[in-house]
Amino acid sequence: MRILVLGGDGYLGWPTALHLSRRGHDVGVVDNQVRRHYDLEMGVDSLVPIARLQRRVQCWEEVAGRTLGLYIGDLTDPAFVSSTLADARPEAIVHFAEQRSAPYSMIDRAHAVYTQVNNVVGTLNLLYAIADQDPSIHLVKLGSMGEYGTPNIDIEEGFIEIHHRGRTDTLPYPKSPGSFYHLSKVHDSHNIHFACKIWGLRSTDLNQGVVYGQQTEETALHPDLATRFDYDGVFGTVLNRFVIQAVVGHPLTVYGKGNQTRGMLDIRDTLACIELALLNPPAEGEYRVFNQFTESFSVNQMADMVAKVVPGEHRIDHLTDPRVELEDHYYRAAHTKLLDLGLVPHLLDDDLITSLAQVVERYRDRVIDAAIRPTVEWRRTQSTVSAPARAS
Ligand code: NAD
Ligand code: USQ
Repeated sequence: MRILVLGGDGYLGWPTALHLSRRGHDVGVVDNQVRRHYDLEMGVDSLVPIARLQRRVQCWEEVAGRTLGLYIGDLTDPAFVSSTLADARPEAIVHFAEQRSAPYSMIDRAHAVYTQVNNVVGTLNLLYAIADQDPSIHLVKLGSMGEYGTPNIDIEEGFIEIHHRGRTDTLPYPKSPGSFYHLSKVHDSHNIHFACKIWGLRSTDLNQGVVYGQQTEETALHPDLATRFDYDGVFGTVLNRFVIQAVVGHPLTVYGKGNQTRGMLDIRDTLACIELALLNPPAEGEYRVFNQFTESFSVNQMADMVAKVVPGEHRIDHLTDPRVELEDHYYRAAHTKLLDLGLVPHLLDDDLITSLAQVVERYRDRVIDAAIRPTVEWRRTQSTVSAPARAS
Protein backbone atom coordinates (compact mmCIF):
# COMPACT_ATOMS: atom_id res chain seq x y z
CA MET A 1 0.00 0.00 0.00
CA ARG A 2 1.17 3.58 -0.58
CA ILE A 3 0.85 5.21 2.85
CA LEU A 4 1.59 8.72 4.09
CA VAL A 5 2.40 9.05 7.79
CA LEU A 6 1.62 12.61 8.88
CA GLY A 7 3.55 13.57 12.02
CA GLY A 8 6.12 10.95 11.03
CA ASP A 9 8.91 12.68 13.00
CA GLY A 10 7.04 12.29 16.32
CA TYR A 11 7.05 9.83 19.22
CA LEU A 12 4.50 7.53 17.56
CA GLY A 13 4.67 8.57 13.91
CA TRP A 14 8.34 7.67 13.44
CA PRO A 15 8.10 4.07 14.74
CA THR A 16 4.85 3.62 12.81
CA ALA A 17 6.53 4.72 9.57
CA LEU A 18 9.38 2.24 10.13
CA HIS A 19 7.01 -0.58 11.03
CA LEU A 20 4.86 -0.09 7.94
CA SER A 21 7.94 0.28 5.72
CA ARG A 22 9.38 -2.96 7.08
CA ARG A 23 6.09 -4.69 6.31
CA GLY A 24 6.64 -3.83 2.65
CA HIS A 25 4.44 -0.77 2.32
CA ASP A 26 5.60 2.27 0.37
CA VAL A 27 5.79 4.92 3.09
CA GLY A 28 6.13 8.70 2.99
CA VAL A 29 6.83 10.75 6.11
CA VAL A 30 5.25 14.22 6.46
CA ASP A 31 6.19 16.62 9.26
CA ASN A 32 6.94 20.30 9.87
CA GLN A 33 9.22 19.38 12.83
CA VAL A 34 7.34 21.71 15.17
CA ARG A 35 7.66 19.12 17.97
CA ARG A 36 11.40 19.83 18.03
CA HIS A 37 10.55 23.53 18.29
CA TYR A 38 8.34 22.94 21.39
CA ASP A 39 11.42 21.44 23.08
CA LEU A 40 13.35 24.64 22.39
CA GLU A 41 10.44 26.73 23.61
CA MET A 42 10.14 24.73 26.87
CA GLY A 43 13.89 24.37 27.43
CA VAL A 44 13.70 20.56 27.53
CA ASP A 45 14.63 17.65 25.30
CA SER A 46 13.75 14.03 24.68
CA LEU A 47 15.51 11.84 27.27
CA VAL A 48 16.73 9.55 24.49
CA PRO A 49 18.63 11.60 21.89
CA ILE A 50 16.95 11.58 18.49
CA ALA A 51 18.69 12.02 15.16
CA ARG A 52 17.75 14.75 12.67
CA LEU A 53 14.85 13.69 10.48
CA GLN A 54 16.98 13.49 7.32
CA ARG A 55 19.52 11.33 9.16
CA ARG A 56 16.76 9.04 10.44
CA VAL A 57 15.54 8.47 6.90
CA GLN A 58 19.08 7.86 5.63
CA CYS A 59 19.78 5.46 8.50
CA TRP A 60 16.63 3.44 7.71
CA GLU A 61 17.84 3.07 4.14
CA GLU A 62 21.26 1.84 5.40
CA VAL A 63 19.78 -0.56 7.96
CA ALA A 64 16.69 -1.88 6.16
CA GLY A 65 17.48 -1.10 2.53
CA ARG A 66 14.15 0.70 2.19
CA THR A 67 13.52 4.31 1.22
CA LEU A 68 11.04 6.59 2.90
CA GLY A 69 9.53 9.55 1.07
CA LEU A 70 10.11 12.82 2.92
CA TYR A 71 7.78 15.83 2.84
CA ILE A 72 8.71 18.68 5.16
CA GLY A 73 5.89 21.18 5.57
CA ASP A 74 2.91 22.33 7.58
CA LEU A 75 -0.59 20.85 7.32
CA THR A 76 -2.09 24.26 8.01
CA ASP A 77 -0.71 25.27 4.56
CA PRO A 78 -3.33 23.99 2.08
CA ALA A 79 -0.96 24.24 -0.91
CA PHE A 80 1.56 21.99 0.86
CA VAL A 81 -1.11 19.43 1.75
CA SER A 82 -2.45 19.41 -1.77
CA SER A 83 0.96 19.08 -3.49
CA THR A 84 2.05 16.35 -1.05
CA LEU A 85 -1.01 14.23 -1.80
CA ALA A 86 -0.64 14.85 -5.54
CA ASP A 87 2.98 13.71 -5.45
CA ALA A 88 2.61 10.70 -3.13
CA ARG A 89 -0.80 9.49 -4.42
CA PRO A 90 -1.45 7.59 -1.14
CA GLU A 91 -4.01 4.84 -0.77
CA ALA A 92 -4.07 5.48 2.98
CA ILE A 93 -3.04 8.33 5.28
CA VAL A 94 -2.19 7.92 8.96
CA HIS A 95 -2.65 11.29 10.64
CA PHE A 96 -0.63 11.86 13.85
CA ALA A 97 0.37 15.46 13.03
CA GLU A 98 -1.14 17.52 15.81
CA GLN A 99 -0.09 19.41 18.93
CA ARG A 100 -0.77 16.61 21.38
CA SER A 101 -0.07 17.88 24.89
CA ALA A 102 -3.02 18.78 27.13
CA PRO A 103 -0.85 20.93 29.45
CA TYR A 104 0.70 22.78 26.46
CA SER A 105 -2.79 23.70 25.26
CA MET A 106 -3.64 25.05 28.74
CA ILE A 107 -0.59 27.35 29.17
CA ASP A 108 -2.44 30.48 28.07
CA ARG A 109 -4.73 31.88 25.39
CA ALA A 110 -2.02 31.83 22.71
CA HIS A 111 -1.23 28.16 23.25
CA ALA A 112 -4.92 27.19 23.31
CA VAL A 113 -5.53 29.07 20.05
CA TYR A 114 -2.40 27.64 18.46
CA THR A 115 -3.39 24.08 19.41
CA GLN A 116 -6.91 24.32 18.06
CA VAL A 117 -5.92 26.15 14.84
CA ASN A 118 -3.03 23.76 14.19
CA ASN A 119 -5.09 20.63 14.80
CA VAL A 120 -8.49 21.59 13.41
CA VAL A 121 -7.25 23.53 10.36
CA GLY A 122 -4.62 20.90 9.50
CA THR A 123 -7.27 18.18 9.53
CA LEU A 124 -9.73 20.30 7.51
CA ASN A 125 -7.08 20.99 4.86
CA LEU A 126 -6.46 17.28 4.68
CA LEU A 127 -10.17 16.43 4.32
CA TYR A 128 -10.50 18.90 1.43
CA ALA A 129 -7.38 17.57 -0.31
CA ILE A 130 -8.64 13.98 0.00
CA ALA A 131 -12.11 14.92 -1.28
CA ASP A 132 -10.64 16.86 -4.23
CA GLN A 133 -7.96 14.38 -5.26
CA ASP A 134 -9.09 10.89 -4.32
CA PRO A 135 -12.06 10.25 -1.99
CA SER A 136 -11.17 6.55 -1.84
CA ILE A 137 -8.09 7.29 0.36
CA HIS A 138 -8.54 5.71 3.81
CA LEU A 139 -7.87 8.33 6.51
CA VAL A 140 -6.69 6.77 9.77
CA LYS A 141 -6.88 9.60 12.28
CA LEU A 142 -5.47 9.59 15.80
CA GLY A 143 -8.11 10.72 18.25
CA SER A 144 -8.12 10.29 22.00
CA MET A 145 -9.95 8.36 24.72
CA GLY A 146 -9.98 11.70 26.57
CA GLU A 147 -12.59 12.94 24.08
CA TYR A 148 -15.19 11.05 26.14
CA GLY A 149 -14.06 12.32 29.54
CA THR A 150 -15.14 10.23 32.51
CA PRO A 151 -18.94 9.84 32.38
CA ASN A 152 -20.78 7.90 35.06
CA ILE A 153 -21.90 5.28 32.50
CA ASP A 154 -20.05 2.80 30.26
CA ILE A 155 -18.15 4.36 27.33
CA GLU A 156 -18.99 2.81 23.95
CA GLU A 157 -16.85 2.76 20.79
CA GLY A 158 -17.85 6.03 19.17
CA PHE A 159 -21.63 5.63 19.07
CA ILE A 160 -24.42 4.96 21.57
CA GLU A 161 -28.02 3.85 21.11
CA ILE A 162 -30.31 6.36 22.78
CA HIS A 163 -34.00 5.83 23.62
CA HIS A 164 -35.70 9.18 24.08
CA ARG A 165 -39.42 9.83 24.53
CA GLY A 166 -40.43 6.67 22.75
CA ARG A 167 -37.96 6.96 19.85
CA THR A 168 -34.54 5.34 19.31
CA ASP A 169 -31.44 6.42 17.40
CA THR A 170 -27.72 5.57 17.31
CA LEU A 171 -25.78 8.79 17.83
CA PRO A 172 -22.17 9.86 18.39
CA TYR A 173 -21.26 9.12 22.00
CA PRO A 174 -21.45 12.37 24.07
CA LYS A 175 -18.07 14.04 24.51
CA SER A 176 -16.86 15.80 27.65
CA PRO A 177 -13.10 16.34 27.29
CA GLY A 178 -10.75 17.85 29.84
CA SER A 179 -8.45 20.28 27.96
CA PHE A 180 -8.41 22.58 24.92
CA TYR A 181 -6.17 19.95 23.29
CA HIS A 182 -8.71 17.17 23.89
CA LEU A 183 -11.43 19.51 22.60
CA SER A 184 -9.46 19.89 19.34
CA LYS A 185 -9.80 16.11 18.88
CA VAL A 186 -13.56 16.34 19.41
CA HIS A 187 -13.79 19.09 16.79
CA ASP A 188 -11.74 16.92 14.40
CA SER A 189 -14.01 13.94 15.00
CA HIS A 190 -17.11 15.96 14.12
CA ASN A 191 -15.43 17.39 10.99
CA ILE A 192 -14.27 13.97 9.78
CA HIS A 193 -17.67 12.37 10.44
CA PHE A 194 -19.34 15.18 8.48
CA ALA A 195 -16.88 14.87 5.55
CA CYS A 196 -17.57 11.13 5.33
CA LYS A 197 -21.29 11.87 5.27
CA ILE A 198 -21.24 14.61 2.62
CA TRP A 199 -18.36 13.52 0.37
CA GLY A 200 -18.36 9.77 0.86
CA LEU A 201 -14.86 9.70 2.40
CA ARG A 202 -13.79 6.68 4.45
CA SER A 203 -12.14 7.13 7.84
CA THR A 204 -11.14 5.32 11.01
CA ASP A 205 -10.98 7.55 14.10
CA LEU A 206 -8.72 5.84 16.64
CA ASN A 207 -9.58 7.03 20.13
CA GLN A 208 -6.26 6.12 21.64
CA GLY A 209 -5.46 5.91 25.34
CA VAL A 210 -2.19 7.03 26.96
CA VAL A 211 0.82 5.34 25.35
CA TYR A 212 3.84 4.03 27.30
CA GLY A 213 7.14 2.51 26.23
CA GLN A 214 9.95 3.65 23.96
CA GLN A 215 11.40 0.81 21.92
CA THR A 216 9.93 -1.07 19.00
CA GLU A 217 11.50 -3.81 16.90
CA GLU A 218 12.52 -1.32 14.25
CA THR A 219 13.71 1.60 16.42
CA ALA A 220 15.99 -0.80 18.34
CA LEU A 221 17.95 -1.60 15.17
CA HIS A 222 20.19 1.50 15.38
CA PRO A 223 20.60 4.44 17.83
CA ASP A 224 19.77 6.88 15.00
CA LEU A 225 16.38 5.17 14.63
CA ALA A 226 15.38 5.81 18.27
CA THR A 227 12.11 7.57 18.94
CA ARG A 228 11.68 10.34 21.47
CA PHE A 229 11.04 9.78 25.17
CA ASP A 230 9.49 12.68 27.06
CA TYR A 231 9.47 13.10 30.81
CA ASP A 232 8.83 16.80 31.40
CA GLY A 233 5.67 18.14 33.04
CA VAL A 234 4.25 19.34 29.70
CA PHE A 235 4.90 16.55 27.17
CA GLY A 236 5.78 13.57 29.38
CA THR A 237 2.91 11.09 29.83
CA VAL A 238 2.11 9.47 33.10
CA LEU A 239 3.70 5.99 33.06
CA ASN A 240 6.81 7.07 31.15
CA ARG A 241 7.22 9.91 33.65
CA PHE A 242 6.87 7.62 36.67
CA VAL A 243 9.59 5.27 35.39
CA ILE A 244 12.01 8.14 34.79
CA GLN A 245 11.19 9.68 38.19
CA ALA A 246 11.78 6.36 39.96
CA VAL A 247 15.14 5.79 38.24
CA VAL A 248 16.51 9.27 39.02
CA GLY A 249 15.20 9.23 42.61
CA HIS A 250 12.54 11.92 42.14
CA PRO A 251 9.29 11.40 44.10
CA LEU A 252 6.54 10.02 41.86
CA THR A 253 4.20 12.88 40.98
CA VAL A 254 0.64 11.61 41.47
CA TYR A 255 -1.81 14.44 40.80
CA GLY A 256 -4.50 14.71 43.50
CA LYS A 257 -5.97 11.52 44.96
CA GLY A 258 -4.65 9.45 42.05
CA ASN A 259 -7.84 7.50 41.47
CA GLN A 260 -8.13 8.96 37.96
CA THR A 261 -8.37 5.95 35.65
CA ARG A 262 -7.14 5.96 32.06
CA GLY A 263 -6.99 3.53 29.16
CA MET A 264 -3.34 2.68 28.46
CA LEU A 265 -1.37 0.84 25.77
CA ASP A 266 2.14 -0.22 24.85
CA ILE A 267 3.77 1.70 21.96
CA ARG A 268 4.14 -1.61 20.07
CA ASP A 269 0.37 -2.01 20.20
CA THR A 270 -0.10 1.45 18.67
CA LEU A 271 1.80 0.16 15.63
CA ALA A 272 -0.20 -3.07 15.52
CA CYS A 273 -3.54 -1.23 15.80
CA ILE A 274 -2.65 1.19 12.98
CA GLU A 275 -1.67 -1.74 10.78
CA LEU A 276 -4.93 -3.58 11.57
CA ALA A 277 -6.98 -0.49 10.76
CA LEU A 278 -5.11 -0.08 7.44
CA LEU A 279 -5.51 -3.71 6.43
CA ASN A 280 -9.24 -3.70 7.22
CA PRO A 281 -10.51 -0.42 5.72
CA PRO A 282 -14.03 0.92 6.20
CA ALA A 283 -16.52 1.08 3.33
CA GLU A 284 -16.90 4.16 1.13
CA GLY A 285 -18.67 6.88 3.16
CA GLU A 286 -18.11 5.03 6.43
CA TYR A 287 -16.86 6.84 9.54
CA ARG A 288 -15.95 4.34 12.25
CA VAL A 289 -14.43 4.69 15.69
CA PHE A 290 -12.16 2.24 17.50
CA ASN A 291 -11.22 2.70 21.16
CA GLN A 292 -7.49 2.02 21.02
CA PHE A 293 -6.25 0.92 24.43
CA THR A 294 -5.60 -2.47 25.99
CA GLU A 295 -5.95 -2.05 29.78
CA SER A 296 -7.09 0.61 32.20
CA PHE A 297 -5.27 1.62 35.36
CA SER A 298 -5.65 4.30 37.98
CA VAL A 299 -2.73 6.67 38.43
CA ASN A 300 -2.17 5.17 41.90
CA GLN A 301 -1.96 1.64 40.46
CA MET A 302 0.68 2.78 37.97
CA ALA A 303 2.70 4.58 40.63
CA ASP A 304 2.58 1.49 42.88
CA MET A 305 3.65 -0.83 40.04
CA VAL A 306 6.61 1.35 39.10
CA ALA A 307 7.67 1.80 42.74
CA LYS A 308 7.57 -1.98 43.22
CA VAL A 309 9.56 -2.88 40.09
CA VAL A 310 12.25 -0.20 39.84
CA PRO A 311 14.99 -1.04 42.39
CA GLY A 312 15.36 1.28 45.40
CA GLU A 313 13.16 3.17 47.84
CA HIS A 314 10.55 5.39 46.21
CA ARG A 315 8.40 8.17 47.60
CA ILE A 316 4.99 8.77 46.06
CA ASP A 317 3.87 12.42 46.39
CA HIS A 318 0.25 13.43 46.00
CA LEU A 319 0.53 16.91 44.48
CA THR A 320 -2.44 19.27 44.34
CA ASP A 321 -3.91 18.36 40.95
CA PRO A 322 -2.93 21.12 38.49
CA ARG A 323 -5.75 19.91 36.20
CA VAL A 324 -9.50 20.10 36.60
CA GLU A 325 -10.53 16.43 36.45
CA LEU A 326 -12.45 13.94 38.58
CA GLU A 327 -10.02 12.26 40.96
CA ASP A 328 -12.57 9.53 41.85
CA HIS A 329 -14.90 8.24 39.16
CA TYR A 330 -16.54 5.30 37.42
CA TYR A 331 -14.61 4.01 34.37
CA ARG A 332 -15.54 1.22 32.02
CA ALA A 333 -14.83 1.66 28.32
CA ALA A 334 -15.51 -0.76 25.48
CA HIS A 335 -12.47 -1.73 23.39
CA THR A 336 -13.35 -4.85 21.45
CA LYS A 337 -13.18 -3.77 17.81
CA LEU A 338 -9.39 -3.97 17.45
CA LEU A 339 -9.32 -7.25 19.39
CA ASP A 340 -11.93 -8.58 16.96
CA LEU A 341 -9.60 -7.64 14.08
CA GLY A 342 -6.85 -9.74 15.69
CA LEU A 343 -4.93 -7.47 18.05
CA VAL A 344 -2.81 -9.48 20.50
CA PRO A 345 -1.93 -6.93 23.19
CA HIS A 346 1.34 -6.49 25.05
CA LEU A 347 -0.02 -6.15 28.57
CA LEU A 348 1.82 -4.07 31.15
CA ASP A 349 4.13 -6.21 33.23
CA ASP A 350 7.29 -6.02 35.34
CA ASP A 351 9.51 -6.82 32.32
CA LEU A 352 8.28 -3.82 30.37
CA ILE A 353 8.85 -1.49 33.33
CA THR A 354 12.32 -3.00 33.86
CA SER A 355 13.31 -2.58 30.21
CA LEU A 356 12.06 1.01 30.23
CA ALA A 357 14.06 1.67 33.40
CA GLN A 358 17.15 0.32 31.62
CA VAL A 359 16.66 2.84 28.81
CA VAL A 360 16.44 5.58 31.43
CA GLU A 361 19.60 4.38 33.21
CA ARG A 362 21.52 4.81 29.96
CA TYR A 363 20.51 8.47 29.61
CA ARG A 364 19.86 9.54 33.21
CA ASP A 365 22.52 12.29 32.96
CA ARG A 366 20.28 14.06 30.45
CA VAL A 367 17.38 14.46 32.90
CA ILE A 368 16.72 18.11 33.81
CA ASP A 369 15.30 17.85 37.34
CA ALA A 370 13.55 21.21 37.14
CA ALA A 371 11.49 20.00 34.17
CA ILE A 372 9.83 17.16 36.08
CA ARG A 373 7.26 18.94 38.24
CA PRO A 374 4.07 20.16 36.56
CA THR A 375 4.10 23.86 35.68
CA VAL A 376 0.78 24.39 33.93
CA GLU A 377 -2.37 25.10 35.96
CA TRP A 378 -5.81 24.55 34.46
CA ARG A 379 -7.35 27.07 36.90
CA ARG A 380 -6.72 30.72 36.16
CA THR A 381 -5.58 32.27 39.41
CA GLN A 382 -3.54 35.48 39.67
CA SER A 383 -0.34 33.50 40.24
CA THR A 384 -0.73 31.32 37.13
CA VAL A 385 -1.98 33.94 34.67
CA SER A 386 1.49 35.29 33.98
CA ALA A 387 3.59 32.30 35.08
CA PRO A 388 5.92 31.02 32.37
CA ALA A 389 5.57 27.31 31.63
CA ARG A 390 9.25 26.79 31.06
CA ALA A 391 11.38 24.22 32.79
CA SER A 392 13.71 26.66 34.49
P1 NAD B 1 4.36 14.05 18.83
O1 NAD B 1 4.17 15.48 19.23
O2 NAD B 1 5.58 13.35 19.26
O3 NAD B 1 4.22 13.91 17.24
C1 NAD B 1 3.39 14.72 16.46
C2 NAD B 1 4.18 15.12 15.21
O4 NAD B 1 3.34 15.92 14.38
C3 NAD B 1 5.42 15.94 15.54
O5 NAD B 1 6.56 15.40 14.93
C4 NAD B 1 5.09 17.34 15.01
O6 NAD B 1 6.24 18.01 14.52
C5 NAD B 1 4.08 17.02 13.90
N1 NAD B 1 3.14 18.13 13.63
C6 NAD B 1 2.36 18.79 14.52
N2 NAD B 1 1.64 19.72 13.88
C7 NAD B 1 1.96 19.65 12.58
C8 NAD B 1 1.55 20.36 11.42
N3 NAD B 1 0.68 21.37 11.49
N4 NAD B 1 2.07 20.02 10.22
C9 NAD B 1 2.97 19.01 10.12
N5 NAD B 1 3.41 18.30 11.18
C10 NAD B 1 2.90 18.63 12.40
O7 NAD B 1 3.05 13.28 19.34
P2 NAD B 1 2.79 11.71 19.53
O8 NAD B 1 2.90 11.39 20.97
O9 NAD B 1 3.57 10.96 18.55
O10 NAD B 1 1.25 11.63 19.16
C11 NAD B 1 0.86 11.46 17.82
C12 NAD B 1 -0.65 11.55 17.71
O11 NAD B 1 -1.25 10.54 18.52
C13 NAD B 1 -1.24 12.87 18.17
O12 NAD B 1 -2.28 13.24 17.30
C14 NAD B 1 -1.78 12.57 19.54
O13 NAD B 1 -2.85 13.39 19.84
C15 NAD B 1 -2.19 11.11 19.41
N6 NAD B 1 -2.13 10.40 20.70
C16 NAD B 1 -0.95 10.31 21.39
C17 NAD B 1 -0.92 9.63 22.62
C18 NAD B 1 0.34 9.51 23.44
O14 NAD B 1 0.26 8.99 24.57
N7 NAD B 1 1.49 9.93 22.96
C19 NAD B 1 -2.10 9.04 23.10
C20 NAD B 1 -3.29 9.16 22.37
C21 NAD B 1 -3.29 9.84 21.16
N1 USQ C 1 -0.88 12.40 35.84
C1 USQ C 1 -0.38 12.31 37.12
N2 USQ C 1 0.94 12.59 37.30
C2 USQ C 1 1.77 12.94 36.29
C3 USQ C 1 1.25 13.01 34.98
C4 USQ C 1 -0.08 12.75 34.79
O1 USQ C 1 -1.10 12.00 38.07
O2 USQ C 1 2.96 13.18 36.55
C5 USQ C 1 -2.30 12.08 35.59
C6 USQ C 1 -3.10 13.21 34.96
O3 USQ C 1 -3.64 14.06 35.94
C7 USQ C 1 -4.15 12.44 34.17
C8 USQ C 1 -3.45 11.15 33.78
O4 USQ C 1 -2.33 11.02 34.64
O5 USQ C 1 -5.23 12.13 34.98
C9 USQ C 1 -2.97 11.10 32.35
O6 USQ C 1 -2.15 12.22 32.07
P1 USQ C 1 -1.07 12.19 30.88
O7 USQ C 1 -0.33 13.48 30.92
O8 USQ C 1 -0.31 10.95 30.92
O9 USQ C 1 -2.02 12.07 29.60
P2 USQ C 1 -3.01 13.10 28.91
O10 USQ C 1 -2.81 14.49 29.34
O11 USQ C 1 -4.38 12.54 29.05
O12 USQ C 1 -2.56 13.04 27.39
C10 USQ C 1 -1.88 11.92 26.81
C11 USQ C 1 -1.29 12.38 25.50
C12 USQ C 1 -2.40 12.84 24.55
C13 USQ C 1 -3.42 11.72 24.41
C14 USQ C 1 -3.94 11.25 25.76
C15 USQ C 1 -4.79 9.99 25.64
O13 USQ C 1 -0.36 13.45 25.73
O14 USQ C 1 -1.85 13.17 23.28
O15 USQ C 1 -4.51 12.18 23.64
O16 USQ C 1 -2.81 10.87 26.59
S1 USQ C 1 -6.16 10.04 26.75
O17 USQ C 1 -5.66 10.31 28.09
O18 USQ C 1 -6.81 8.78 26.64
O19 USQ C 1 -6.99 11.13 26.31
